[in-house]
Amino acid sequence: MSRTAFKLMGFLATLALVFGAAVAAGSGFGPLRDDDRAASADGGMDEHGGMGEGEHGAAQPLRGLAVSEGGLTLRLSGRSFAAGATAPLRFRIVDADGVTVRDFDLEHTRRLHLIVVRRDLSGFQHLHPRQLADGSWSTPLELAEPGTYRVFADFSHDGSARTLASDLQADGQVHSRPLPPVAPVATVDGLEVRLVGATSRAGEESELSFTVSRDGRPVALADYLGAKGHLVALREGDLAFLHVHPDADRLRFMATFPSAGRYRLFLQFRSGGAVHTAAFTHEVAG
Ligand SMILES: [Cu+2]
Repeated sequence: MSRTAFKLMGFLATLALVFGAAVAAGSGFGPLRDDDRAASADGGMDEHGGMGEGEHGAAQPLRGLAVSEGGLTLRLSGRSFAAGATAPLRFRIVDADGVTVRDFDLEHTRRLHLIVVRRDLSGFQHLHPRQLADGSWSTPLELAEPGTYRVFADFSHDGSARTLASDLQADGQVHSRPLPPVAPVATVDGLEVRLVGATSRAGEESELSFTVSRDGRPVALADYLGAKGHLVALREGDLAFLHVHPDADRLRFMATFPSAGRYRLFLQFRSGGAVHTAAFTHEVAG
């Protein structure tokens, strides 16, 4: 069996929530780029190298809480930004000897995914930096408002999925927002996105299903890197990182939340030629 087919079967068989293990797939906001289409047409899913290789299960360590893990470190070249201005974010992944890691596991164009969010869980961005010849990564980044932002680099190296995180700063007067209230409906770009019947308990697998409609009518979703959507969940307080992949045919995810409390869910899907991001505050019972 080909490696791709094997991984595809693993993906379909488990559909398990991987606590931060899966590599993100997505292009963030705005119009699609050609490489998105290419990856999608190519099957896309086998780029999620972390899914089928022993990364799933309930007892996964929390991800996205440390700048170093498994001998690898996320090293930012700068962490200070002017709020509201676009500037390059540059970084590299280095090994225990400080040598830049160049070889990442994925076969497709998505070898590293970057999530940026302000500490109050506003201003979510999902970016795909470009790898430069020296192995470092670069992406244009705008931090719209002053504040401290968490940046997550999500990738797979030597068969192990990693989510390393660090902080960025946009200077200025910070106006922190409370987390929006728990609600099953979010509106984005004129689309109504509904989280259907989800009750979640800490440590137990729960189902998160979403529907998308416009003016009361269901909206057709295009595949997005081999699935109907992608979901990132961040825990309120420490921003522990949860990245899941859905059912192949529906916006359905199986998730095991590690603790009681509130989480912010960022659902990304493709419709009408664009990628949309809907955000929900989700309460997990103890
Ligand atoms: Cu991504």
